[in-house]
Amino acid sequence: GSGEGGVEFRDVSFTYPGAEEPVLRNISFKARKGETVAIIGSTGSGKTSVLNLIPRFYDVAEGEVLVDGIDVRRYSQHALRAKLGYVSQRAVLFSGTVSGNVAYGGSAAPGSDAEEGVRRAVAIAQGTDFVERMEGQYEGRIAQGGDNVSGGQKQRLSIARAVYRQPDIYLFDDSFSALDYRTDRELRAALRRETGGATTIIVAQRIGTIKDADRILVLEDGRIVGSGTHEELLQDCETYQEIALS
Ligand code: M5T
Ligand code: MG
Repeated sequence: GSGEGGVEFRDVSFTYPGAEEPVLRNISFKARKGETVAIIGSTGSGKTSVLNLIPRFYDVAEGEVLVDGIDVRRYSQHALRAKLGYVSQRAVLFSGTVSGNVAYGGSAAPGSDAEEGVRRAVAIAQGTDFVERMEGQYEGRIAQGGDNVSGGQKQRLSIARAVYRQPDIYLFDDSFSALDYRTDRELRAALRRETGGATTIIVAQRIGTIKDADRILVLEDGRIVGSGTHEELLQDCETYQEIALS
């Protein structure tokens, strides 16, 4: 099995409801507890689709997706989602306070433990500076859709929302794309430091974000065409070389 905090795909093929062609074909990989596995590949290669199968936004018909060594279909929705910190490709904020957005529906009244948790999560997500510059700070208002914060600030708040829940497994779908390199690096270092043994699956477009992952999967047209460390893939995966050189 893949143990606590692990994710495993066993020969997964997947076709969206109503589609004719499979979007993923024969995907197998393991992310063991505490590992970071990155997924890279061109637009439309199936990266988001891989992540979508873990919280069961869709069910596979072929193969198996396992969390902690157990088929995801055997969990209740609640039990499965409690393990996962999913950050979607489009950061979604709702109208409310910063705290309310990070604690996602839970209340985080000033002075409460929950507010401490919000501050910690925002700090790990490298958001302290901009939140503390906002009027009202943690009680400051976020407009509908997060229209009053920048793209990178939105990403950091949606990452903070995942951190707040202290999941065993993080799923980041291109969650660092609007961050400058330094913030990207510092955020990932803080996550590693502060979230100890969490397993991380990180989809990204740029090499800098994934270079230090334990393993990188290269997707092309829904298939894994390369798997290894940055150095290994530079040696023997043509698709990876193309991405790295672009
Ligand atoms: C792979 C199709 C999409 C594309 C292929 C998420 C989603 C995707 N697709 C659907 O039909 N329904 C869906 O809900 O699947 O798409 P992806 O997995 O989104 O690719 P990606 O994440 O590698 O691309 P990008 O642009 O985010 O880098 O044919 O139409
Ligand atoms: Mg995507």
